[in-house]
Amino acid sequence: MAIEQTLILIKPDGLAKSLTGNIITRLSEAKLEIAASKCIRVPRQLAENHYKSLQDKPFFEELIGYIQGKYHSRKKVLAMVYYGEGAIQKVRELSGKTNPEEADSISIRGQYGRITTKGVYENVIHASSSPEEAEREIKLWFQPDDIIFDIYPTKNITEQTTKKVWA
Ligand code: IDP
Ligand code: MG
Repeated sequence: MAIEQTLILIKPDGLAKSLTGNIITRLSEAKLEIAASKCIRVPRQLAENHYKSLQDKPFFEELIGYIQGKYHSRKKVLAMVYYGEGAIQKVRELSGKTNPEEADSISIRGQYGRITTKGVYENVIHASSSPEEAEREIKLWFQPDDIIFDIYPTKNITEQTTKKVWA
């Protein structure tokens, strides 16, 4: 099996239901390594870009609201990169099917997901579905210096920017 990286998001419903510990415990069964993590308020543009391939679906607008935390008391996600052999498939298997009602009942989505009255699948976790998607998604959510391992090529640029530092 190939050494891979995969993007995991604990979605706002997972955070609002205090499931972070439970989900990370389940993920530890895959014996992968955490390579990056951060808590982030999701800007609309990042949400749209992340779910770009679903932009024509009837549930797109609700999906964008969902990942931005509009329907939950936690308006953020916990984004992580997991690293290791066969990481993408291992995390998909532990997560379970997209539709939480079809997901294996002991998978993360089967255990903790639900379908809202508006029809959104609130399935508590996102996991990349292929190496191409993982690369695209990881590069959206993280910068090279946020990640412990160098999997994707990087380059150095010099620029003058204004940024926030500790006062
Ligand atoms: P995945 O998360 O299992 O990769 P995708 O098809 O990439 O599934 O869909 C992204 C997210 O959009 C899902 O996790 C779920 O929250 C939501 N979603 C997908 N399909 C549907 C649907 O048919 N109805 C409602 N929500 C959906
Ligand atoms: Mg997907």
